[in-house]
Amino acid sequence: AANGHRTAFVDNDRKPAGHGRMLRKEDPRFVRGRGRYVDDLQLPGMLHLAILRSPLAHARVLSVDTALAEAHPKVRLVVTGAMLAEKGLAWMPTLSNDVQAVLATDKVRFQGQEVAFVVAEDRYAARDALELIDVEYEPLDPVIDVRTALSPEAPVIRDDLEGKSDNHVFDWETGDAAATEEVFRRADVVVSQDIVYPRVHPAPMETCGAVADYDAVDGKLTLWSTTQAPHAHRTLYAIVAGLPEHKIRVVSPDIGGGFGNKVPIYPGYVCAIVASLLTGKPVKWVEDRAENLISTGFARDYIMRGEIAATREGRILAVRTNVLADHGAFNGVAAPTKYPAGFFGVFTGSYDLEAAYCKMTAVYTNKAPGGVAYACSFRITEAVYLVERIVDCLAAELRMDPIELRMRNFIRPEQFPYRTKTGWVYDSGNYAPTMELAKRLAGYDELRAEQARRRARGEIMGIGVSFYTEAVGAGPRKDMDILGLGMADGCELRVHPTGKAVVRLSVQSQGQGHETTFAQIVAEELGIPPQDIEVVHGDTDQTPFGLGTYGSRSTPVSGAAAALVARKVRDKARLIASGMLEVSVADLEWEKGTFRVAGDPDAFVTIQDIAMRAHGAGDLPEGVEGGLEAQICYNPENLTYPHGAYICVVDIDPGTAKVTVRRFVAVDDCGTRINPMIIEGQVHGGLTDGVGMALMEMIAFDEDGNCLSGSLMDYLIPTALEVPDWETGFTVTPSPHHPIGAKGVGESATVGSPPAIVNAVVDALSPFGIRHADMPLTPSRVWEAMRGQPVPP
Ligand code: PCD
Repeated sequence: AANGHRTAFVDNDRKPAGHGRMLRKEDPRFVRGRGRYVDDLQLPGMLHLAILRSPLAHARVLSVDTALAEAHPKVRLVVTGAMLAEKGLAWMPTLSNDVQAVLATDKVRFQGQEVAFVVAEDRYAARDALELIDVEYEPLDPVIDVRTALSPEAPVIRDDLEGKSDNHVFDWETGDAAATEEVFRRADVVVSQDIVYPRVHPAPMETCGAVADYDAVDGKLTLWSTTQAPHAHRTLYAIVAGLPEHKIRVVSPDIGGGFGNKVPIYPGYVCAIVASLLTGKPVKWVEDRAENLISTGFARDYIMRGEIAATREGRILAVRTNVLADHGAFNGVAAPTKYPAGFFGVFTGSYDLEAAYCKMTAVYTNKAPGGVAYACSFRITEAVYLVERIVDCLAAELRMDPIELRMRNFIRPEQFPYRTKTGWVYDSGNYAPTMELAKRLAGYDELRAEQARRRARGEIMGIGVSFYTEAVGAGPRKDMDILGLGMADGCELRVHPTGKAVVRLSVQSQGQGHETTFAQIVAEELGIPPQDIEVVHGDTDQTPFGLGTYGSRSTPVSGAAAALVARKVRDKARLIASGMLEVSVADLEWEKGTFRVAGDPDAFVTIQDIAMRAHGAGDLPEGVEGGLEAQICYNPENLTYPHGAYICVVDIDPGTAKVTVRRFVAVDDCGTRINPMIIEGQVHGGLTDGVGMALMEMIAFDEDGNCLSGSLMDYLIPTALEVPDWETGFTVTPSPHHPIGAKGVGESATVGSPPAIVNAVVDALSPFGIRHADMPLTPSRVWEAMRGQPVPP
């Protein structure tokens, strides 16, 4: 298929209207450079904002002298934390009920924290004037190591919180500790392993930014911003700034990648709003690469101890884990309120267990806040990594093939809906065929034979397997909310008189192709060609309320809403058709785009005819209003649980310890597939992400809390050169509760690939006696692992 990527199974369902491999409607704009991003916006009289950031990780702010900066001829405004405090705006709520400083007042708590901002006539002057601000700091001991953050000697980072006397954020547990202990006690085999998921960063191509424009005459604030959740952000601004909600319009224009990085509200957005309120002018703030890497939402940073209990024959009985979670200086995690550790509870994976237990402690450190779901439905990436790594450790212990061990323990198809030992109800799944397909596509047995031949020649080759189950599509509103906002999505559909349609969504695309796939969903239901359906999204004045795009929730939640709203329109169309054809509703048959009278092939009306009648002259059936439109708010019954099987082949250079991913086979199951081409693109992107995390990426700090990964020279992200031609395949296990059976897929490959790659590297190194090595598996780490180990036979 495209880009030289081999596709094992090509859907040949190129239907004129509906699901299928359709080119993206948004691409003519993107490939011509006509995308319109926040930084493309130029408004008359617009001013530019730049932020002064702390060079220290932990220090008291003694004074901030802005006189020289204010004297700069092009500077219009300089604002400090003290000034914000006077207006009650120095602190803002985070998405997890903590507070975060907009500008520091008392202390700085991480390197890169916002201390003051300058608004000037151009971007350069604003940046220059930052250097004229004189801040006096009193350095404090930084808390960098999460393992010592709770020791009684550790300085208290969050002394702004009343009564806070340590760096503890929360304790959380799930599963049954006693039952798990009992299973571990009687198990033949117990394996445990310390596993670190290092701090990484979503690093979208476009950094974060905003243009705020407050119109003092009509009292309306318009904020163009890089947000994955425009409606949720608007409500929070209304609460923080005390502005009425209908006087705030949040627009999320084209977004150059989100990956979870654009879910939180950052101080920069609030600063831009304040600046526009104070100057009466539009104000633009766009961060640079270093600011994005140093100060915005990171991901992972979990130190985990994994334990697995099994019988000698390889029956897995229980999994147990203890996690120390680094949340940085402010708890900026974006997760549903009830789930402080996100959906980490799915760490039981794809296996039918007798017991499971997890205990987690989260702490503050002097590092950037976050813990965002970076291509990860709320910590599922960490959960899948833990279980897939520990299962491989067990396979090594039992000297059993890793595929064989997994196959023996899969939840069986007849067990769905399956309630896990931590209380998650997996909607559907059929795991063995997915694993079998991956095995066949990879030529697994031949690969093992090849590995034996190569080992005999002293070459270092590894084969790694992983199998994931994700939980995506948050969520039923009874269980899930963000800061009290229920996670249900509105959707509106309007069919114009000539049969063209516009569908309005609350979710927001950041490159996923929603303008195409949501048109396809409606097209499939109504028989209107997708080209005739306009998708409107990313503007709170134009779209119904909903919680936004993250955790692969758009298809599971808004996708369901789009299908159901189209069915509502179809129901109304049926009534109108019965009037037009002068038959009862029961005599009508629907066939994509057309209502026919049963048994009379010549009597039919198309959806376009019906649309015209709905708006035209002439009577409509009794009780039917004019127009052809509907709206809905969809509250999902459950999450959807996609799954997949991955096989990775690596070669390690014995001289340099450099890992090369030679082959990667990914078989994903996201239920009904709306657009196979887009799905493949999502999978290719996620697999590339996985190579980055497994082999290259880490946000590192020195002992003073200096971030060592503030540029793309230091924070390595993969390109086409570091990845193989992806080999993809799929199986289809529809979701029983989703109206079209679709599950999310956007994050699947990012979740499933790191364990496959690490398992492959560890498999390659097993002749050296190695059972585990932590990501990122850079040449130096692999070299260290190999060094001093006995040379393989
Ligand atoms: N699909 C289909 N079918 C199915 C599913 C799906 O077709 N079954 C498709 C859809 O429709 C879209 C896509 O695919 O278009 C995706 O989807 P989903 O899964 O639903 O998801 P969404 O929600 O839409 O999205 C989200 C995701 C996430 S979450 C992330 S990270 C990432 C992904 O997405 N990001 C991104 N991917 C991507 N891509 C791009 N290009 N960019 C970006 O940024 Mo988070 O939580 O935020 O962390």
